[in-house]
Amino acid sequence: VARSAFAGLPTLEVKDTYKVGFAQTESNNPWRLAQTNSMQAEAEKRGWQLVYTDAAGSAAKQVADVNSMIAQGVDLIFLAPREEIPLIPAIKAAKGAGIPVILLDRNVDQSLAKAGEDYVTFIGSDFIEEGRRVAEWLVNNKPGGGKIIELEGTAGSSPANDRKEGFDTFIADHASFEIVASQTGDFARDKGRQVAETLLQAHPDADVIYAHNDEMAIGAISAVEAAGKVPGKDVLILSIDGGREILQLVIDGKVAAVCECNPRFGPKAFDTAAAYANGEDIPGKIINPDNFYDASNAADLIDTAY
Ligand code: GZL
Repeated sequence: VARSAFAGLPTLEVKDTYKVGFAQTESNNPWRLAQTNSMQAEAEKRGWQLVYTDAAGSAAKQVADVNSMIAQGVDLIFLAPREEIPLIPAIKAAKGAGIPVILLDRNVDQSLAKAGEDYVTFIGSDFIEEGRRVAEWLVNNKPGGGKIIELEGTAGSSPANDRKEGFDTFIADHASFEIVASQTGDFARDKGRQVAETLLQAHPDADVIYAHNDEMAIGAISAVEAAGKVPGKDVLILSIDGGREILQLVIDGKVAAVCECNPRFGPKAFDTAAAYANGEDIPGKIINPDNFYDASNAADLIDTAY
């Protein structure tokens, strides 16, 4: 539990407006754009000044971005650490400069930094649960078992690490399923397509593709079709994020199931900062609930998707 009066954590004084930083990892897909839009909209709504940076996929640049926010003397920093370890020195530097940090969306290595001591809290999805729910759906919906190709997210990122852990751990308990290959596609559509193409050639008997996000799942559809196979028939495709594009593909029968990972952080992020300023107890983790989509509900819910 983090309190603004908690020994060691910087406080946030009660003001009617703040200058806050938001250090984004990159803007290479609709999920990240939806997250940024949500943060910018909430800042505007509250009349807070938002210092926004985009690390363009570089953890090193994100470190520099956070350090520049510290130099600018922002009141608080919202940070989505691109990878679990490289941002920790910057988080500690913010603390040293008396600037509280709230982690959004991605977390840091818990053996090196802790909520309530180094940063206020982590707001985001439970990525392990996301991976487990996808694996559970697969086991429940593919009675004959299967050979799985796994497309991993950005190496070293908490969603990639945890979505792998959640899925692989569940699958390990079901001997009729086997993960025949697992490789990073860096959460990117074209990299996902390239990796899926290579792995499908190496494992022609693979009949399931589990992608850690929609971008790579959509790339994998192209790879399956390029291999002369029918997505949804010869190869089941599973994903995480739940954007409008992937839900339409579920409706079209090309994608089997998707666990949501809601990108709309703005309201909860700013509410948490205001609560922290008011001295309220802030839990070390604030978990966003995630929907789960398949052919049974995608058409009903697509209009609620980002
Ligand atoms: C998850 C987020 C991931 C999305 C990807 O919270 O960090 O990063 O699942 C995005 O689409 O690139």
